[in-house]
This record gives sequence, C-alpha cells and structure tokens, in this order.
Amino acid sequence: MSSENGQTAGRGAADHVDAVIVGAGFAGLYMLHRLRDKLGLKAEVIEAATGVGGTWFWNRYPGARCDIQSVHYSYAFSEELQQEWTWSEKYAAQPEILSYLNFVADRFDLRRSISLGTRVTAATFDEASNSWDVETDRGRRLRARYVISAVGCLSAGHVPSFPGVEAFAGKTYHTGRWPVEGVDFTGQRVGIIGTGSTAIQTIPFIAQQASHLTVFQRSATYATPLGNTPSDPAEGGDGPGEAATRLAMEWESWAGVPFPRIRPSGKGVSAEERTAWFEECWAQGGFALWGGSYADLLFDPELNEAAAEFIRAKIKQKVRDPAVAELLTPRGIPYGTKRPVCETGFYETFNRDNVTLVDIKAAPIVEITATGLRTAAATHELDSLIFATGFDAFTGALFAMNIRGRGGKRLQDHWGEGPRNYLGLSIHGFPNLFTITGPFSPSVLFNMPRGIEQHCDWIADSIAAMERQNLASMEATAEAEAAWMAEVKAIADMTLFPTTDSWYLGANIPGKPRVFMVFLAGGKRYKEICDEVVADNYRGFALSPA
Ligand code: NA7
Repeated sequence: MSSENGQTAGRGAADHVDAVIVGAGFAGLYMLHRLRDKLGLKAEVIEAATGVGGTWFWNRYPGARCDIQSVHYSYAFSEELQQEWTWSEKYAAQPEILSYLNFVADRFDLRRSISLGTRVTAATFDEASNSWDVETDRGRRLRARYVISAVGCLSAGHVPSFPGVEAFAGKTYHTGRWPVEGVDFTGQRVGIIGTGSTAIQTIPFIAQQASHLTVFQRSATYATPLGNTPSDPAEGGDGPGEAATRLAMEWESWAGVPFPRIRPSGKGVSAEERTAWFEECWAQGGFALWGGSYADLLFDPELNEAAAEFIRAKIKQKVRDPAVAELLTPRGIPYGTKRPVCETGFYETFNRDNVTLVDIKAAPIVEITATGLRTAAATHELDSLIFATGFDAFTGALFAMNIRGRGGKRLQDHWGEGPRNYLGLSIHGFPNLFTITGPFSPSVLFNMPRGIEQHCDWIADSIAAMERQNLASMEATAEAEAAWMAEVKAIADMTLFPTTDSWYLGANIPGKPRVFMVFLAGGKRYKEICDEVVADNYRGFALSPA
C-alpha cells in the first residue's frame, strides 16, 4: 500500500527516480546513456553482478567468445566510440568484450548511476500513482515511473535436477555463472554435461587442462567452424567513415550480420553446385553456412537436409573413431533450427586420449554421487562437474524479479500458459514496463547489439513522447498483444524452427509452456513495424493522461 510521497507502510522511504533499468550489460548501459544523458532523466541501473558486462561478466568459462564478427558485435550509436576502440580478433573473446563494456561504462561516465551487487527482488506497479515500487536484496526501495528490463534473454541458468547433486564432494560449475577468479582443472577428472554452444566452446580448453574429460551428451549438435583470426585491418569494416555502410548492411541482412553473397534459393540447384557453395560458406566461417548460404535454408526441408548431410560428412572426416563420430552426428532434426553453433577444435578434441564421450540419451544419468556420476550403463569418477545445460531463456530472469502489474497480478501467473506481449516490448497489465530484447522480438536471432540499440532508442523515444505529452502510462492493449502473438506464430510456422525442440520454444525446461519466442521476419521488418506503430500514434498501446 502506497502513500502519496511514495512511502510504503512499514518499510523505509523510497528513492525517487524516473527510471529503473535492471541489468548492466549491452542493453542496460546504452539504455542508461539514452535516458540519463540524452533525455536528462534520473535513471538508475540495478545490477546483480559485481561488475558491468551482463552476459560477458558471467560467462567467463574458458573459450567463451562471440560468434558474429566483433565489428558487428559492437555499439553503433557513437561514431567516436567506434573510432576509439579496436578489436584484436575477428571474433572477440569474452575478456575483450568485457573490457569493451567496461570501456563504454567509463567513456560515458555511466558507473555513477549503476548499483552493482544488487538484485531486484520485487517490482510492483502502483495503480494510484502510475509508478513502480522496486525492491532490492540490499533493502533498498526505489519509486520509478518506468521500469526497463535489460536482464538479457539468456541469464537465468538452468541446472537440471539430477538426483544426488548435493552429495557430490567435488566442485560443480554452471558455464553461465563461472567464477570470476577462474578455475584450474589441472590434474582433475572433469565431467561436463551438455553439448550446446557453450560446451562446444569450452570443451577443447578444458580437455587441454584436465587429466581426463568426460563429455555427457544427450543430443548431438551441428557445429561449423568459427574461423577466428586476428583482426585484419585490410578486411575493412571498422575504419573511419565505414561505420555507416556497415550499419546499413547489417540492417539489410536478416540476422543483422551481413552475408551479401547469400543466394536466394537452393531449390532445383544441382547437388554438385550446392555442395560447392556449402564448401565456400564452410570455409568462410562463423554463421556463413547457416545465415549466408541460401535464403530458403530454414524453410525448405530438402535443402536443409542437404546442408545437414554436408555437415555430417565433415564430422566424419574430423573424428577418427567412427563410433564417436557417429555419436557426435546429429540426425532427425533440421540444421539451424536449434541455435547454430560455431566451433574451434571441438570435433578434433574427441581424438584426444584423455576425452571420453558418453551417450546419455541411450543410458541416461541416474544420479550424481559423492565421487562422480552414474548413468544407466556405467559409473564415472569425477573431481569436478560442469553444467553446460543452458538457460531458462527469455522468461526466467523476468520471473526472478517478482514483477507484479495491475491488480497485483504476478507476471508468472499472467504468463502461466506461456508468455505474451506486444512487439516484445510491452505487456498488457504491466504499464510503463519495457523489456529490451524481450520474447517475441528478433532478439537472439538478430545481431544483439543492433537489436538492443533499436529497442533502447524506441523505448527512450516513447518515454520522451510520454513526458512531452504529459502521459501517465503506456501499456499494450490485450487486442494488440493477441494480434502480435498470432503474427509471430504465423511467421515461425512458415519456417522449420518450430519442428525442433529448442530453448526458442521453451522446450529445454521441463513443464515450460511451448511457445516460439522469436520474431522471425528479420530485424529490418521488425524495426519498420515498431516505427509504423509510433507513426500511427502508438497503435496498439493504451496511453493514459496524467
Ligand atoms: P544450450 O544450447 O541450451 O545447451 C544445453 C546443453 O545441455 C544441450 O546439449 C542439452 O541437451 C544439455 N542438457 C540440458 N538439460 C539436460 C539434461 N537434463 N540432461 C542432459 N543434458 C541436458 O545451452 P548453452 O549454454 O550451451 O547455450 C545457450 C546459449 O548461450 C547459446 O545458444 C548462445 O546464444 C549463448 P539437449 O540438446 O537438450 O538434448
């Protein structure tokens, strides 16, 4: 219950701000800059970690690296920033990206508005004052007109509930919560559960350190070579004056990463020609095969199967033991409908004497014991166990904030049958709450910094419009939400994506409603829609005067 001065009965006084931003990664840092430095609002970032960086603060496992080129995986909002920073590698590693985000925090004097080591424990909308009451685990309360979630899509780690895990005498780790001080596995018998993106990045590194590495695989993954190199200034793209061209090319491409040589269709193309083109894309590295080969790769099952077969043949060439190669070979799911994975020495790691691959689909994990892990087929003695088991994507971190909207309704309950929102940005019943790269925006299937900047700009412009027009609240209507959900679903259903169990669908979390959570018509189309909504006087939003 709130009183007029923003105090809540029985609790301490609230600090009044215009906006609370939750998270200090790529999204939170730029959102703060926009609101505080461009709009002149009193904005504060609350961040659970002890440093800025978000994903790149937490995911410090050996081998962590971005898999779109560094020059594209950067902010574009400041020409000066772009000139002041030079990436050392084509695909930057986690320490360098973290340094970059720290550089940005200093460059724009952001730290003075960021509360580190502080977690939001509740955010409750007060209908009487049209503002949010935000509580933290440090006992602080903030009263804000706007709350902006910059918590990221993949920040709530998922550790499956294997029986006996608490009995394990060794150390356990989750790749998404890697110790800041690092881990030395020298001489240890290490187990890793999972063969998704993060496992595929870290396995080659851990194998070099551990006395033995046991990889527990449930599903094989299609992985293509990253092809990282030191940055090559001759390649261009980040010189003075090149930023505008690069930005335009990013927006022209479906995933925000330019592949100008993408071919429109692989239909009717001879097998020889396809293979030759796949080979070129393979050599190009990164997401070239997935996002730069044929525009209908993720629509046409027959073409997709040809790409899948191409990758299967490559795995066979790389892995010496045919039985291990076969186990590492994905079958029965279209290529690229789970998050595409880039690798560096992953397959070759299974040629090492100190690495064992264990099939936990054939013989599932039964329990974790004090000294290791028991499957239905064997017991594996381990000193350390790594969970590379992914994230409760999109919704996990939002739910963790205990968000309550109109009528005290909890977001968890409101989304009991699955998340729903408008444009990925706004939720009916939760006024003045904005979600950067929320579910149903292009988010993880678009260049994240580009999508983040577009969202932050849109949110900042909308808040500016509200302030100008003296509006008290802005909220998606139920009708707009329903129409958006239908549009996102209709687009997804045209593709092969929903045919595969993936975290895009929530299928990796037991009991999570299955809803495809990414807008798939590309960032450019998405941006056009967001701009049209504004031009149409915020079509689909209820705007309430103060
Ligand atoms: P992912 O890609 O979700 O991979 C998780 C892996 O863990 C995957 O191999 C899963 O197998 C495996 N997993 C998950 N739960 C279990 C259980 N219960 N038993 C056995 N194996 C399990 O997570 P990542 O962290 O690698 O990557 C997430 C994103 O972070 C990535 O896409 C980038 O965007 C950054 P499954 O395939 O479900 O059979």
